[in-house]
Amino acid sequence: MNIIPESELIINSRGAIYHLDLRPEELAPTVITVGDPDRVAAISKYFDEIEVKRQHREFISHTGRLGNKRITVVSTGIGPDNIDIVLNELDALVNIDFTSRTIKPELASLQILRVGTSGSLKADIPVDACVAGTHGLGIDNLLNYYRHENNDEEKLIIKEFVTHTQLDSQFAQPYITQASASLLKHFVTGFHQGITVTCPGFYGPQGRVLRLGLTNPELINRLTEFQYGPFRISNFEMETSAIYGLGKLLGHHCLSLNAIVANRVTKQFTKDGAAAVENLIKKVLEQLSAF
Ligand code: R1P
Ligand code: URA
Repeated sequence: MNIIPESELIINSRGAIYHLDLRPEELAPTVITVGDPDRVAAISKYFDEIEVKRQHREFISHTGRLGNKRITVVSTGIGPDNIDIVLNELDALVNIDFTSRTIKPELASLQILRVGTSGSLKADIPVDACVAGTHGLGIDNLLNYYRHENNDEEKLIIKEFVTHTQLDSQFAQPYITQASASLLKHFVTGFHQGITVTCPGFYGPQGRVLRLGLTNPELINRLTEFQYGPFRISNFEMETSAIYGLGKLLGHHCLSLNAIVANRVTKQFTKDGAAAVENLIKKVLEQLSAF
């Protein structure tokens, strides 16, 4: 039996996993991830009961009950590097026995929903709208550190994407993963759908110019225009590809739902980001309590 050493699976004196500071029994089977730590309480305020509140660094977790559903909300902070920590630790909490430090013989599958903010890449997806990501397409490189394989359709989308955007190996090896179909089907009404691109930064990697010149100034246009059969890019942000990619490799069901706060085609920014996020939170919780 492969025993995972103390330096790899780090468990603190509370018996909790290192970064999230959660014990296995403190995690629910449905997990909502948010970037902004303040968004955790903005979601758990709707719970009928909160049983656990933990905080370590930018990772705040509230576990509670909404109707019959036990849910954990956890903040990830910004970026795919944080998702590497959060997804691995969430998985360890359900699929590794902390006493024997071995992988459990029967693996569990979490439902993981990201509730985030995002930039629209389509004129017809306005600020304050909600988007469900059919795929997470990463130009952030995280998944390339893990052995992974794409199916034929995904390989073709990536080939077309690299040719069209000229985002070649100078930048990244783009990768793509589909959303969980069993979750996506619950988030159709009131949601735009499309590929969500995940970038390793908010400024240059999303084509924003303040004082520095860009190596790929056409990036926004190329993402906006990308079309391969029915596949088009709707929006971009900084976590989805890593959640979808790692989530799928680990056997979890993942879906990314985002409120649009910026439209990069019409150059608008939302007048009330808090209201846009609150609207998304209400829609997600309403849907979640229905299945
Ligand atoms: C950038 O402002 C942050 O906002 C988006 C991006 O993915 C990035 O994390 O998501 P959150 O609002 O969930 O943090
Ligand atoms: N989050 C991002 O990453 N980009 C945006 O444009 C808006 C929110």
